[in-house]
Amino acid sequence: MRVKIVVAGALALAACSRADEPGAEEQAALANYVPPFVMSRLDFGGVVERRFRRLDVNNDDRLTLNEMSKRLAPRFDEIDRNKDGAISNEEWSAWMMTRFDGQDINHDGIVTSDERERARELHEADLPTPADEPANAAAPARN
Ligand SMILES: [Ca+2]
Ligand SMILES: [Ca+2]
Repeated sequence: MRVKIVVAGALALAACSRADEPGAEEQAALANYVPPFVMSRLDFGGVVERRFRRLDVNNDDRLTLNEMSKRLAPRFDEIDRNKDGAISNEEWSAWMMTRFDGQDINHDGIVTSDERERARELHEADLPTPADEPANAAAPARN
């Protein structure tokens, strides 16, 4: 009996709050909405280049360990293929494209959210997404 009352009360409360805040549910749905991720190898090349520029704080065309993000720092030695203590644009692109290809499970040159998810399950990946790279990152800072 008590259980029934509690359930009825919860339902009434839910109905009530829904009435108080119309659209709250839709707002929550929007907030949790993740657009399907589709990126071509070509687009990814642009993301890779922009990311390199953004990471290269002192603009010397090399990424040093202190310019790496926390997520990338543990990979530094792996990316720095010739072990000269700096990551060149070439080394960066090679590594990033290898990661892209690793996620492109069906090798059609496009990584979809589905492939990304599956690749993530296989190995922890940190491929940058368009969300990581604001659209205005490519635009000049000022004109
Ligand atoms: Ca640098
Ligand atoms: Ca190097």
